[in-house]
Amino acid sequence: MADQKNILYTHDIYIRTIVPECLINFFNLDFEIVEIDSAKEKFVKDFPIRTVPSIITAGGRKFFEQQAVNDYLIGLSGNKKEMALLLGDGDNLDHRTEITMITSFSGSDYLNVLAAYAKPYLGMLPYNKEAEDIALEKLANMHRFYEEKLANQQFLTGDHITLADLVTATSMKLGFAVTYGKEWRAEHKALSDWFDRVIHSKYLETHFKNFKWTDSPAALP
Ligand SMILES: N[C@@H](CCC(=O)N[C@@H](CS)C(=O)NCC(=O)O)C(=O)O
Repeated sequence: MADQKNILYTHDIYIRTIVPECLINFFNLDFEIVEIDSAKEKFVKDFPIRTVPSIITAGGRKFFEQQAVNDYLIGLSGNKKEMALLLGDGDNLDHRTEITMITSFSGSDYLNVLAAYAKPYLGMLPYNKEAEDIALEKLANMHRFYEEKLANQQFLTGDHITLADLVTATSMKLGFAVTYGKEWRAEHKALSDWFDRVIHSKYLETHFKNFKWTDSPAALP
């Protein structure tokens, strides 16, 4: 049976729900934002795979996976100018593909490695030195990739913000909130300045207006 309202399932501890929530706010889309803890039974019934973000439309269509959800919400806005800015212009295949590539990479591989590194500092995973060293090496490589992109341009795929910037910056939130202290930021100035620009952009400001950077890496609990 069709639902009455468009629903975005979310949870405030999670990262992948930040961009969808911000897009709903930015485009003023008619969605109810539902915390999964307050609607456990319905959420599990609607999405037996149990991951967020996930949406169910008023007409009963169900979509999950951050990439698909973001794409859908931007498309639903009907705002052609913003669609071209955020997702890339259909006539520029290279640019559009680069946006998709970075969006997918940052919302999966990068975030998974960063979460594995940061979670022991939040008491969410047991600490393991060997696993940390592997994660740090992978992260250093990944940060180099982003820094090369930012060497000659303001944002990851050019001189305006795209979905690639929004997803990458939100994925990095865990780092800047927990482990990337002042020293790290001085060594990664371009990346830190870019993060600051993106989180305080018109797209993400609703979520990040009170964002607190960590001064120094969190200690293990
Ligand atoms: N590939 C999915 C991953 C979704 C995912 O793992 N979401 C996390 C929150 S950021 C989640 O729902 N975790 C709960 C769980 O896996 O049970 C995507 O990109 O959306």
